[in-house]
Amino acid sequence: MQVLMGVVEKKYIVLYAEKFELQGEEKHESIMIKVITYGTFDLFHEGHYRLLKRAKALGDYLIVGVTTEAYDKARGKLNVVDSLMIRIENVKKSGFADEIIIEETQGQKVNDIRKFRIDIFAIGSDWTGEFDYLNDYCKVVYLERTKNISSTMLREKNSPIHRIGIIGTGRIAERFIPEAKLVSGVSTQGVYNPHTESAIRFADKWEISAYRELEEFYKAVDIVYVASPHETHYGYIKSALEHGKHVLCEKPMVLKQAQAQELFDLARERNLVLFEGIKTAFCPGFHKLLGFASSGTVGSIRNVEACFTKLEGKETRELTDRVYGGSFIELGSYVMLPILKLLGKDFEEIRFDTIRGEQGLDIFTKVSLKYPSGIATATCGLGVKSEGRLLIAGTKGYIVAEAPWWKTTYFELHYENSSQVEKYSERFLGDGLRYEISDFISTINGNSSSEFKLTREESVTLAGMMEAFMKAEKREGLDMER
Ligand code: C2G
Repeated sequence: MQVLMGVVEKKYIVLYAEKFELQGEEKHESIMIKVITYGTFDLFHEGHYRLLKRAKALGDYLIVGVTTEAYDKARGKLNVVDSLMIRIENVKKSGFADEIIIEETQGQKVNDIRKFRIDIFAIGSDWTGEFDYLNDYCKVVYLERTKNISSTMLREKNSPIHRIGIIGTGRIAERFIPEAKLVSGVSTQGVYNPHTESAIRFADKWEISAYRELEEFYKAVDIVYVASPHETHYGYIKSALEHGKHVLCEKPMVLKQAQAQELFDLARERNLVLFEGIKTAFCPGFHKLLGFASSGTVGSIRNVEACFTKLEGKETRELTDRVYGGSFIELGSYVMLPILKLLGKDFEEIRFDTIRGEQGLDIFTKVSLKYPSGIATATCGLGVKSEGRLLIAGTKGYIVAEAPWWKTTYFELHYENSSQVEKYSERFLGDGLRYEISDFISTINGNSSSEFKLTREESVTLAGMMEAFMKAEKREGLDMER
C-alpha cells in the first residue's frame, strides 16, 4: 500500500471542483472543506500527531472523534490506559483539531458525516479498505501510517509504548499484526527474516520496516515476537533476551525441557519477561471455565479429555516436516493445557499412541496420562477428524465445551440430575491473539496478575512433553542454534 501526498492533493482539488461544480482545478477560497478523523489517541505519540497534522492539511476545518472507553471495549480494543479526558486533552494540545467530538457507537461515523456535512474522512492506512463504505457519503482518504516510532521520543516522554519486532513472516505473524493493533501501548515496528525478500514483502504489506540484520532489528525494537519455525525458537529467544528484549514466543516455545528452563532462568536473571504464546491460556472464556473447574463446582476433578483436530493438506509443512511436523508438535500445546492446568504437572505415567500418515509422521496422536487421583487423555489430529471436545469430569458433575473450545465462547456444567444444566458464554474477539499480547504487555508494565494463566513451570513441562514425544518417535532434532 502506498499513499502519496500528491494523490491526496489532487483529490482535494477535485473535491472543490465537485462540491461546487467548478471545472478543472480552480480553487474557491471562500468555501470550507471539512475533514473528520477518529481514533483512541491513547498514550499520544508521533503516529497520532503526524496523522492529525496531515488530516488537517487536507482541508480547512478538522473534526476529531475520540473514542469512549465503552466504545473501545465494544470494538475489542484492549489495554487503553489514558482516560477519555486525557485523550481529548492530548488531541487538543496537538493544535490541529478545530472541534473535538466523542465517538460512542458503531455506526456513528455515517451520522457524523451527514450531520457535520463532512467532505473528507481521513484515517491511517492501517485501516485501508475498512472504511471504503463511507465513500457513499464523502471522500475517504487513507493516510500513510507512521512506520517507526522513534526511541528518542519515547525516552523523552518515558512512554509505556512498546515497539514490537516480529521474527518470522508465516501465517501466524500475519494474524498477529491486526491483533496487536487492538492492544493499546504497542506499536508494530518491524520484521526480521533471514530470507530478506520475505521480510521485505511482509513489511510492505503491513507498512512496517524490514531489517536485514538481526543487530539492526534489535536496536529498533523493545520487545520481540518469535513466530519463526519451531526449531529456530531457542536460538532467537536466547539472542533476544541477551539483547535485553522481552520475548513472546509462539507455541511450542521449545522442544526440550532443559532449554525451556535455561531460557526462563536467563529471562529472570535479566529481569525480562518471557511468555509462551498459547492463546487459549489467555482467552477470557477458557479462563472462566478453569475458574469453575478449579473451584469445586463439579467436585474433585478426576478425568480430563481434550481433543483438537484440524485437517491439513498433504503438502503442508505440518505434514511434511519429518522432524518438526505432525499432530502432537502442532497441536499438543492446546490439548495438554487444560490437563496441566487442572491435574498439574506431576503425572505418574505418560503414553503416546500414534497413527502415522504417508510421510511417516503422526497424523493422529493420543496421549494418556495417569495421576495419583485422576486420569487424562489428550487427542490431536491433522489427518483424522474427531469431535474436538473438552470434557472435565468431577465427583459432582462435569463441564463440557465443544469445538472450538480452544477459543472458548461457550461451556456447560452438568450434574447427576440431567435437567440441571448451567450454561455460560464469554466473548472471544477476532483471532484471540490480542489477549496474550495484552497480558504480555501488562506483565512488562509490572502487573504480574496474569502470570498464573500460563506459568513458567507449565511451559517447562510442555517442553518436556514435546521432548518425550520426539524421543518416543525417534526423531533427531538438530536444535539449530544461531
Ligand atoms: N496511526 C498512525 N500511525 C501509527 C499509529 C496510529 O498513522 N503508528 C493513526 C491510526 O491509523 C488512526 C489514528 O492514528 O488513524 C489513531 O490511532 P488509534 O488511536 O490507534 O485509534 P484507532 O484504533 O486506529 O481508531 O473509530 C476509531 C477509528 O476507527 C480507529
